[in-house]
Amino acid sequence: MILISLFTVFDRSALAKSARPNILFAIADDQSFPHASAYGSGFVKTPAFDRVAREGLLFTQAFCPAPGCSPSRASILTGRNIWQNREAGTHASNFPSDLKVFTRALEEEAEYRVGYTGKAWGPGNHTITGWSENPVGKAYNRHNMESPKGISGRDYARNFEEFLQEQPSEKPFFFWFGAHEPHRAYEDGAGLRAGKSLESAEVPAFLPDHPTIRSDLLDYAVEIEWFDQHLERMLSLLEKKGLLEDTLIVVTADNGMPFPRAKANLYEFGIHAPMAMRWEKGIPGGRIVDDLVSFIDLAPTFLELAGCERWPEITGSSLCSLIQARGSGRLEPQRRWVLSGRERHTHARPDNLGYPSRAIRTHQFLYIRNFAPERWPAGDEFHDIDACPSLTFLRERADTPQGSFFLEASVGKRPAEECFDILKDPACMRNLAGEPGYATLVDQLGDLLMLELTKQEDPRATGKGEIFESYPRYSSMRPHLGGFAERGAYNPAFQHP
Ligand SMILES: [Ca+2]
Repeated sequence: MILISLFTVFDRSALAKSARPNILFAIADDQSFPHASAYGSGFVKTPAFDRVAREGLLFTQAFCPAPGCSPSRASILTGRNIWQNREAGTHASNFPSDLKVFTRALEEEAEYRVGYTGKAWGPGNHTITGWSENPVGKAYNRHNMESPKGISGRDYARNFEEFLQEQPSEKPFFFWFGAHEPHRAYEDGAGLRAGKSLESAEVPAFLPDHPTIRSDLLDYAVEIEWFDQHLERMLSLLEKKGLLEDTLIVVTADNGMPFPRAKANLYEFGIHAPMAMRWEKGIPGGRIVDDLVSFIDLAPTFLELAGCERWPEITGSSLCSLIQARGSGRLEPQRRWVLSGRERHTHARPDNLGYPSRAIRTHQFLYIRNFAPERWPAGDEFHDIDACPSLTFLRERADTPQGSFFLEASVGKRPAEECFDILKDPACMRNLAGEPGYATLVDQLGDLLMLELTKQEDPRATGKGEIFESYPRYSSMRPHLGGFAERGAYNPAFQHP
């Protein structure tokens, strides 16, 4: 046993120094955990993701530090939670110049060449704090093509090819493939036109089962497949250039699906992400890992693989021992929970207020603490839900028992504490907080969450939470707020169908 563990330690440190892999980081924009065929989804076909998972590792429990684009992406870059990233912890603000990012360290300390195509960190303003380029690195966005949205989109794979053409053979690279898909807006009916059937769509239990919702889900599937097709082209390109076995490929998404009660919510479909990794030379393949991991674990992983020192401000734990181990299932017992959080998403409330919440997710339970339960969780005009046929459908049926039930679930005010049994209720529809028999569990999870937030100096846990409301917003502001719900146009009376 001693010999084996000594060998493991030696093996790992030797690997970090000698075999720095290239890294291709592919990140979709708004894709929930189950929506890849490797997870058993039937209406989304993702052969490239499945290949990465089959020849490498499939993660079943990977979580976003936030259910929105910019805060989640900032946490990936810094290895810190959103409450540790100041302005970058909220959506569409700025990126403080003193926040250290792994991409810069790879470039400056490990001679990596760094670039991206598509969407990097954002939306937000990085130049106002002195960044000369996006905190991810240099943009490769020259080539465009028609996308499923029916407008000119990025030819991500061709941009990657251009990046590789300039790659010196003696240097490793890090390339960020940030697809703009499956972010809205979608081309209405694209899924049906692509030959998908309404029957195949899998409707989560937080949405009504109706052809309009099913068609919206099919359009979302087409966009995920677009992302996957570009990934497939990139894999072929690496193979053709003889780079595939030396490249760590990570495929994931920044936050969950853009549907009511999903994206911009701390529920399962907002924060649970797909993730797969493949690296022929460094990762024993054909494995499924059930450990709870967070995106804040990625920065320390990349730094370790590149042979860089991690800095003390990093909160995440490197995944190197996990990905270089053998076997499937739960491999590291210390990974007992992950945290997530949200602040302001869009400009959805008067005075530019957010909806401050934090969550802790264990293998079985998701506990959420809402710090301002008097506010509307989707905003008082529901703008924290991206405009879409599914939201329109719910609004138009607000006065029917079924419509009222699902609209209430998405936009109605929420209690300060929520707790869900994910094994029984992955759609997070039955709040156990306040139910008999769960008081001890809810208290324990709440205490653990607040203890960890306090340790991490989250202003929401130390009585200084108002700071989040003061961070500037550099994206669209709405002139007419204050709002649809308050005017009585929406009756939040809860009616079970
Ligand atoms: Ca996103």
